[in-house]
Amino acid sequence: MSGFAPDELAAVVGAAHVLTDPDVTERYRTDWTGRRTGRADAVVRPRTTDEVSALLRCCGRAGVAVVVQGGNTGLVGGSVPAVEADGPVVILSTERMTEVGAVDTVEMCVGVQAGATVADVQRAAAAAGCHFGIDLASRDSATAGGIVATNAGGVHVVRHGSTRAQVLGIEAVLADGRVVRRWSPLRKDNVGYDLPGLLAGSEGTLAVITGVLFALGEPRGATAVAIIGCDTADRVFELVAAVRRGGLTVEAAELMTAAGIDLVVAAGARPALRSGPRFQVLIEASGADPADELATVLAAAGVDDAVVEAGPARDLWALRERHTETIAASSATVPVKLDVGIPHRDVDGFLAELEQLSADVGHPCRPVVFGHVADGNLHVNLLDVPDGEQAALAHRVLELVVARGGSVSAEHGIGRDKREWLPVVRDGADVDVMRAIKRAWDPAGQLNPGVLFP
Ligand code: 2HG
Ligand code: ZN
Repeated sequence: MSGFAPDELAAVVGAAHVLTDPDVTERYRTDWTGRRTGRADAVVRPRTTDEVSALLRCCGRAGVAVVVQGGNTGLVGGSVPAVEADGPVVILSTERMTEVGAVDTVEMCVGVQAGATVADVQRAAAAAGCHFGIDLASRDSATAGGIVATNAGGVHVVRHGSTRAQVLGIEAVLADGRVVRRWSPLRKDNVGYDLPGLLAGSEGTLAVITGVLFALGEPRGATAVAIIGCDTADRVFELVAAVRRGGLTVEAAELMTAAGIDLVVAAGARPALRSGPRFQVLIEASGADPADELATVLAAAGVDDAVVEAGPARDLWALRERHTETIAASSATVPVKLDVGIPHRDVDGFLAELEQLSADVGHPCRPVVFGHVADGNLHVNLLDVPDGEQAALAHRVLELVVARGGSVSAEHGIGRDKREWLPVVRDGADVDVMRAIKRAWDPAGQLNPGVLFP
């Protein structure tokens, strides 16, 4: 085969699973934001690891680039092809690889295919009396392979760590079709390099993840959720520390601002507080009698503007979880979305600079910031920014982040959007090692070209 040959791909997965009609492939070629629609010759939908292996061998022989796609909920353009791609490209969708294995309640783990959704994994874990440590608003679409490939975080990183920390084993297909499989429930296994850990966060550039063995935890105890009005981020950090000192376990701590709350309330969410403080922080905590304990801790800390409800308190969570979609629907242009990490001591300073920048920039720019504040992870959304101004504005915001020793990507990855930042925030030797790793796994540069590296 030379170049793109749909018949060879169809021989592997069946003709029904090689989609070439541009109208049909559009939803796979377009990212969640709708900002970019890339070019691809086909979307292929394998069912098994063997099929992925055969597909990669075909594509390798023919020089066809492969863009791996899970739930396509990424926000940095990492799971869609480039708009300007000149060579042949296929999107390999894992949407048919949805098997969830039996939960092992002795070893406390579950093996799933890459296309199983986060919600599938959560349900399987809960049905077996276990708990999966990852949760995020896109749980019904985001997939196991996708959250590993991006090392996704979500709302419980403060408690359980990011996705990498939940990965016990992995099955992945190399660009040449060989399969790397580390699939042991052992918590301790110091034999050589941590390849599953390396694939976590590799953004589809090293191998195609086909299966994941996730660690599970004990079921959570009772939870309570508070929404608390605050004027500074420093105060938020004080309160999180107070909740911990009070003997509760912090399961989540999410910052919202008045601007974001106003949007989601206007879109129908039930407001939690009567006043309109600058920040509202959602703290979820577990403990023996968490609602009472949380109320006591907050009162002792001098909080007079808060509601506390027994978990799961879905209405309170809805205020936070409706942010992304409401922002998308409320902005005159596709919002600028920047996922940044800021040291705790710098959060107030950074937010003040961001407000100043948005006011001074000389074109429409409505900032809405929210995020996983206990991780120092802020989602900076800038609404109504004219298309021609977006790149320059994003650059200026990320400069503020870097000046404060922050991260230009706390949990969403680099994708296509932030690749010019890689050599800015990682030094020369570091980038050289990353490039050498890329060459070792994918010598022809066939997997997700244009993602991660400038
Ligand atoms: C979240 O925390 C996601 O809800 C999306 O990471 C963040 O929309 C965003 O900016
Ligand atoms: Zn997030």
